[in-house]
Amino acid sequence: MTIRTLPPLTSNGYTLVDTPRRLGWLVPSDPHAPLASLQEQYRAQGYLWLKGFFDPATIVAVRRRYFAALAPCGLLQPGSDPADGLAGTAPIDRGLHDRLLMEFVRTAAYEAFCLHERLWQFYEAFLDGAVYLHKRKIVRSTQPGNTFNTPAHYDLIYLRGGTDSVVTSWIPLGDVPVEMGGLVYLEHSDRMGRSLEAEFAARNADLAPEERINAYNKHMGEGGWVGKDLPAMAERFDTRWLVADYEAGDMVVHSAYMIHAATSNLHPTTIRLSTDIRYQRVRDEIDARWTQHWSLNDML
Ligand SMILES: O=C(O)CCC(=O)C(=O)O
Repeated sequence: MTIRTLPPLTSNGYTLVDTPRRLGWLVPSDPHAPLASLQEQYRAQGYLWLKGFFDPATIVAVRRRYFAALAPCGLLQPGSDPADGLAGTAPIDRGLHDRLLMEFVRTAAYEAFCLHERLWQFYEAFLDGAVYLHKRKIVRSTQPGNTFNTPAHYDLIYLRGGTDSVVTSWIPLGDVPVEMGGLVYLEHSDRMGRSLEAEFAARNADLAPEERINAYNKHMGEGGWVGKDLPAMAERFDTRWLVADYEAGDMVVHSAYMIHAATSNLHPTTIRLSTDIRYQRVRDEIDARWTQHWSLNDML
């Protein structure tokens, strides 16, 4: 992996501190490594960045399909190849965008990708049992120069109604070099997430079950467990944000406790595209709120 000079990385207006104590690189893993070593690495790191997990052609096909489907809302440069994901300059029809996005995540072709044999078979071995794919599956596109980025969080905040052994696959749908604002992970935060969650459970013992599993419940903001100030979070936990040059074919799997966020897309022309989906053992408890397709107003 090349260690190179990076431009200032921002997230929701905050600039990541580029010092060796605060910024580092994600550790890549070989998807063909022995299962036990991948499981051990996952336990230790809270994530696996599986290089070349998919054939890049499979990813490019999904990318092309997505951008072709969304093109009518003005997302792309007119006349460009959808697979290039070149952002248009005219205003996007947001209403149409949202409708087409909601349609896309319900298409058989996208669902078939999420149920790719390679993927479910990996999870079946990795989780040591038959697996379930959550129906709520998300596709995110980020325009160059966007100002809103996914704030720091860990996924259990949104998934408390089921097992904490749920695993997220974050799949870049195309190359996402650091400058394009892929996911950044807070090093060692799987451990921190576990203790934050234990603290949360203790503080919320008096809440009704529906209120306790609600990501927006009254205690969530107070502890600063979800937040936009990424540099402050790295200070608070005295750790580093880990970045990566993701390539088409890569997949990151992260635990429900691993804190992550996204940075701004600094690319001059190209839209960042990714999907995030979740697998778990079918015999473990399933969060009922995730058994429906993603809706933009589902508040999860
Ligand atoms: O892609 C993003 O910006 C956020 C994805 C995310 O939060 C996740 O995969 O859990």
